[in-house]
Amino acid sequence: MRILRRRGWEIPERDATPEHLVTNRRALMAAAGAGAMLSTQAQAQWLFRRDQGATDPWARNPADLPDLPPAMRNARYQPGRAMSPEREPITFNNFYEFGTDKGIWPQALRMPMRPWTVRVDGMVEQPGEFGVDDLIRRIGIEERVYRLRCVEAWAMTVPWTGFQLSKLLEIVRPLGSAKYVRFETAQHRESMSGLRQSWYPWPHIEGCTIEEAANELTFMPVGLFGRPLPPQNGGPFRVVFPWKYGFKSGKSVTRITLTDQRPKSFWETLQGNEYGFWANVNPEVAHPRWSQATERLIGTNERVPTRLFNGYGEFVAGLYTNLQSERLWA
Ligand SMILES: Nc1nc2c(c(=O)[nH]1)N[C@H]1C(S)=C(S)[C@@H](COP(=O)(O)O)O[C@H]1N2
Ligand SMILES: [Mo]
Repeated sequence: MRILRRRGWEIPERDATPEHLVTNRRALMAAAGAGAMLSTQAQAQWLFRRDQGATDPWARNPADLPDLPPAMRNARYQPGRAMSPEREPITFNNFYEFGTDKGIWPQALRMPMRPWTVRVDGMVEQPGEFGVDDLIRRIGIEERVYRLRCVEAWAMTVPWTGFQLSKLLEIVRPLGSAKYVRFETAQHRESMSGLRQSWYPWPHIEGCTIEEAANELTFMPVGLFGRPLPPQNGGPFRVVFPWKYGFKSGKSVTRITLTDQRPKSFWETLQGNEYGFWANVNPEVAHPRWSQATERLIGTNERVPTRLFNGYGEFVAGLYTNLQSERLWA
């Protein structure tokens, strides 16, 4: 099938970033180059890049990457809705290091997944560099079915395999002075053509408070649908905050730093008025350019109401009771 690739500057006028929201040159460049996240209309018009000969979105690099050890599903986390059809989450992705459209999986598959280490440093008693296979063996893995809600108002429900971030924190033992956790993600120049777009503030940084990091929901996936996490979804190792907009869930993490400074994230640097530090899901707080009241389930295109904290309030609402002066919903 022949498809035309629609470029960022072809998105309709009404979806372009209004001038008054553009706060700096970077944001202006990014908006012009489709760096701004897309409204629903623009997503619907977005056509997949042709797949450049790759045919299997599960293909592994290296090809002999081992299977994960078996993992039990944790029944404590009930998604309350159907799993997304498997092909959709692994072929419809946001991963700007590989490009700004949703069809980056063939490029992502060129990123080598071994060896892969994560450095854990900063305000901890036991800093270290950990191999991802060693962490899997040492901590053990489980499966959790979580909802993920992108700020662009699409959503999915998928089984991640991995471990709670708190288990890794127990190994390195944060100092009392640590208040925040900063996540830095991979920069593999040979496969990540997006890194050449110099107006983006690479590397991709994300952050949360130490209380959020220690929350039972904060999960470090190494697998998806029972298989090793493919690079387009942040393989081999990522973070997931299921109650926050998806951009907080940094992919392909290489470094985790405990600090007393609030990290300034990639999206916050780019356009802080639209994408802030907290970014908790709230149906009643609209994005400056679109409503967040409903979401589209990828795979079925069903439209359903958005839920406060993406439906995870019972686990996380207590984290925010003393933070009412913060911009919690953007
Ligand atoms: N390093 C990195 N992590 C990232 C992104 C990115 O561009 N780069 N995109 C984010 C966004 S906007 C979303 S919605 C989720 C998407 O994850 P998924 O492709 O597994 O659905 O990843 C997040 N993590
Ligand atoms: Mo997103």
